[in-house]
Amino acid sequence: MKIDRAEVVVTSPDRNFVTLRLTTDDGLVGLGDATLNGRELAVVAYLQEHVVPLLLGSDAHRIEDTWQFLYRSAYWRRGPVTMAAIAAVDVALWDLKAKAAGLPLYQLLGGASRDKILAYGHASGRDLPELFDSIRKHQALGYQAIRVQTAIPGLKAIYGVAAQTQTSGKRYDYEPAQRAARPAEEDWDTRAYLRHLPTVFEGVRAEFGPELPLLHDGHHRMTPIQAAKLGKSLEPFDLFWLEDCTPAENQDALRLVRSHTTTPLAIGEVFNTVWDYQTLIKDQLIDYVRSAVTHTGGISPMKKILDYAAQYQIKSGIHGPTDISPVGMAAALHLDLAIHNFGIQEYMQHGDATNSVFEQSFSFSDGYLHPGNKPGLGVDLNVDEAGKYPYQTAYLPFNRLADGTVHDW
Ligand code: KDG
Ligand code: MG
Repeated sequence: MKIDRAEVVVTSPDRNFVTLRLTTDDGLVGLGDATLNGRELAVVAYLQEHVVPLLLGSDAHRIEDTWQFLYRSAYWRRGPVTMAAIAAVDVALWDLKAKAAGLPLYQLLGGASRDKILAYGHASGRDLPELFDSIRKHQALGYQAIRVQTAIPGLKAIYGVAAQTQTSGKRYDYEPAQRAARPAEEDWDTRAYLRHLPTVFEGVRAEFGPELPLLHDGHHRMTPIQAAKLGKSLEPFDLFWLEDCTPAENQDALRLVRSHTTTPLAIGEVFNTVWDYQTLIKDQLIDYVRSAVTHTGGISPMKKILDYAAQYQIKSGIHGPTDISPVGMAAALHLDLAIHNFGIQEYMQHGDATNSVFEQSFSFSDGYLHPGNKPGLGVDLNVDEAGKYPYQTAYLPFNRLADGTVHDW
């Protein structure tokens, strides 16, 4: 099974997606997601200029060898652009191997360890009544675990609140990347956030009771001691997890947070290798691994990270926002079904235009996902549909404090 053709497909149905499409000499097609939100074209160039020429004619069955070759022969290792490019190759090769075997991909990863995959959705509101409506709507869609994000009094717009108005005048929805020539500027005030958030969770627990699993994303904005304070103040509301409470580069920051609170911690959506987790996992400073298959070098290294995490009773919480394409999402679902230490899967739903480009076979019912049983990943790329949506420049926003200082977004 030799790689005969390697194409990089860029399409922008509801947002930009980058997909690697490998075709073998016997006509099988494998797909890999290489979407890096706001930096898409850097990965396109990396793939087209430096990876595609190396793949042509190589043995598509040699997944691990190809991964090690691309990682080590680059000499300069890691980084989101490199690892998204390698991820796309890795996932496309797993798709091909599973198609060649005539099996859904999870069967090659050890088979199913569970029947279905618990998902969480994103509820949000500018105030409590709007948030409660959003939680009820998510429950009506079947979600049994819910992430809660709210506006903060005094701040114009913050990550994760659908009904806020963006600088463009459109609804924010769950999609933070905006189609514009420059990133939108948002504002931030950590003290206002730390004061407000416990009142939100108090209201949600009073309305929805103690059972509903609730999650929250701090989106990297706190110092370690601020994050410790938040974790402690949220303890009475029994969160499933507090995500990205501090910027992720400093692994030791989590030691300080951990020493002050029993609120479970999830981190890692911006990580790209196991080295970003080394201290966090070995010293048991987190409870959930948040990486995306797409941004962490693919299925092969994600399986290794999750197996390493399992030794310390740390579970998976794979990143699944809309900037992970249906191909990246399917890769996550096959892994979720197969690993023993599954925790939860993030599931934002893609729009109709995206679903017309990527024809999918995974299902969502009663709050649970399943990747389906078609051979491979179970996703087909409709190239004609993809061609209808050319790339559009889009950026994630960034934050400034009241005095003008750039802050973590
Ligand atoms: O591209 C950035 C988004 O993927 C990110 O902001 C989403 O934090 C996120 C989440 O938890 O889904
Ligand atoms: Mg997040």
